[in-house]
Amino acid sequence: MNVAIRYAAGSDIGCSRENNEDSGYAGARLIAVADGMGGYAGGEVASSTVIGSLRSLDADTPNDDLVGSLGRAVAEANEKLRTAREERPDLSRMGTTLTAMLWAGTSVALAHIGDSRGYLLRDGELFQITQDHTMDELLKAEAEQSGGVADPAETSRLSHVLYRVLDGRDDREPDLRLREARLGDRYLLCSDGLSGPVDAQTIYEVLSAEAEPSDAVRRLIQIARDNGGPDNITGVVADVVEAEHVTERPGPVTVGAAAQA
Ligand SMILES: [Mn+2]
Repeated sequence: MNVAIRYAAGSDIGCSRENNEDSGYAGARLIAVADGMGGYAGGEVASSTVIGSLRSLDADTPNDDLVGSLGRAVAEANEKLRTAREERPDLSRMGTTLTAMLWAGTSVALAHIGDSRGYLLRDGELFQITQDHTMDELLKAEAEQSGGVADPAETSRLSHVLYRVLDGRDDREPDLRLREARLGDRYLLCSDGLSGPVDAQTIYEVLSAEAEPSDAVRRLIQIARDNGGPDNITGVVADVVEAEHVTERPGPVTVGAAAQA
């Protein structure tokens, strides 16, 4: 069976930031979210550089090595950040998260670095398919391995501290995995400005209730704003459908800082 994805993307500055440092992309083969950081213009440059660099994958002919293709594209994007940083000392602190999925039929490669998130709604259940690269998750994993429990005060203090992002330095390896998608799956990629103010139960309810990806994205962004919207908010929703059911083929969508670049 031929499958395709039906997608929508949205990005919003939120209620308290002066600029939008998130970038997002959705196309027939690639969906991605990047949350930039790093002072004066740095976040916008970082997230839009990475999304701009990855975008070419969307037009590539699928090959047998999806994970390799995506992994190499992420490494190339990281090299572009290195060049940008070397040329612009004022951008020395810039970096970005990246959560991206590259599709070929039901096979899909997932690359993830930082604390943006991937979720999967399948058979009426919501799964988080990425792990945050935050210090508190690291502490919890370490404690679990040694049979103990991490200090809650310490984990809450470190909950937003990232230990891995793309910033043009060496060894910025993303988590890379091959996944098998199923007809009926719905995927959400989002920045922490969405997954922070909108709890998992609400994400589950909205993804279950809204038929159209664009309505799901719009509602999730609105709820994040209604809950304070302290950060930039970006979401991409992709549904796995039978290819012959895709009657309209909208072009690729770029949102956030990368749409301004
Ligand atoms: Mn953020």
